[in-house]
Amino acid sequence: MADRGFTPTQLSARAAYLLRGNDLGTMTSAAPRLYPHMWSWDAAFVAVGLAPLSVERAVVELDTLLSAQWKNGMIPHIVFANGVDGYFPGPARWECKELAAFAPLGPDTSGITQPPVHAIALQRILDHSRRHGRSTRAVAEEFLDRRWPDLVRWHRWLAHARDPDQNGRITLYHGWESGMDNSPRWDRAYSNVIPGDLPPYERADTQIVTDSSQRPSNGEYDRYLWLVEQMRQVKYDDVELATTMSFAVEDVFVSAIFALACDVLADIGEEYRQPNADVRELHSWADRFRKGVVATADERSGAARDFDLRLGRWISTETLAMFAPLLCGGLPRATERNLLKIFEGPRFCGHPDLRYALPPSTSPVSKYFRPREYWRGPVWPVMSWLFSWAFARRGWAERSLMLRAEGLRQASDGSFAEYYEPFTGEPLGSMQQSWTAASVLDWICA
Ligand code: 9WN
Repeated sequence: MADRGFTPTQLSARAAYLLRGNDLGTMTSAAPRLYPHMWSWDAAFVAVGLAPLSVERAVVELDTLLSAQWKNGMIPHIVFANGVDGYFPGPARWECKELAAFAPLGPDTSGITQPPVHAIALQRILDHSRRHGRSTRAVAEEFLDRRWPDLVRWHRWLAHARDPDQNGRITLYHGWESGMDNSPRWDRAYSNVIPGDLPPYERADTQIVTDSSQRPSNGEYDRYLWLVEQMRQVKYDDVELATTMSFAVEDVFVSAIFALACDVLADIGEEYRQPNADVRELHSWADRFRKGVVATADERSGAARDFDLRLGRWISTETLAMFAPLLCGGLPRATERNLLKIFEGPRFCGHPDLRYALPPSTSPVSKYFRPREYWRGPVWPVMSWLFSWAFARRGWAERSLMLRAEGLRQASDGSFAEYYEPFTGEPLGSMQQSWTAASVLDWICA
């Protein structure tokens, strides 16, 4: 049955209005109250949504993010808006400028990273620019020429600092780096993180989302903050992190995104005549990481796994992460078909009680599933967008359109929520989340 709600035309107008409302000038806050700063992967998705509205404004978004890039190549997970309070941990807790040799001199940033989806944004910007006149195209191409070396440096940092053994998987030292902070994927690894002498702190998030069942617990927050302490102790040094952090996991989902982003950037490089040596390097990383992802997959089902470097064990969970190979490809055909069947079947999108046929962050049949709790169950619209975009790229038009149609049905409530309860469709977390609006805009305006 069709949901009564906003029509696509009304929705896109509201999404555009929302992004303008969240615009702080040269950056868009991830959400107006809960996240009043710029987040790395949010900024990329936001740029995807800004591109059909204004290529110029989308370029500014990525420019702001890249201006905060660390000297070692890392794009930090948060770029703090000047003089804006209200989020914890803020710059005073991270103290990157004071401690980290590679932190930028200008903007305040956090000291960790997030998934590398930025090449996707660049591609969408270039696509949209081609629909415009010469001056808009020139803005996009000038941006590409100017920032190409920075984007390659970003990918090189990931391929080197975060895959020191060159096994084609990205190592993370904090659950926040995965973007799926409290996913059951990390439960076991976090049980190894024993907070020591933690300086006192007060959470800001639970003042805004007052229903605590929608956010990570206090115990989880203690561990998040303890990892920040451990990083501060080694001054965010890449080499020392590898040996000292009590949390170290190879993230298969981030690795698949990286393989895909290397493909996308290499394609752009070829088309826009960027240096051959860079394009070759990007292809070789794409290859290495695709193999790294496929190597984690179950032979029959194709389900991918993370790896806990501290415990030396594979992490198998029924979460979005198991579908990593669908993003980057590389599985044998029959195995890939099996994995698609799981994605579309009753353990995920085809679960009979779902309000919309969209992938929940954790399978409703998993014993770890919690329908309201953040990355432990709810449907995240931006993840539905990522799969729909990736499926289109892989040539699965029908599957992609199905996710788009269901995603728009879910979004027709007009709340642009951060995540949704899978069975009731209740909007949860932050309302007016920028990347939710951006996903809707791309779905409607692509
Ligand atoms: C910590 C901004 C970010 C997203 C993450 C999401 C959430 C932050 C938080 O919000 O994380 O980075 O404070 O909970 O998990 O994916 O980028 O939208």
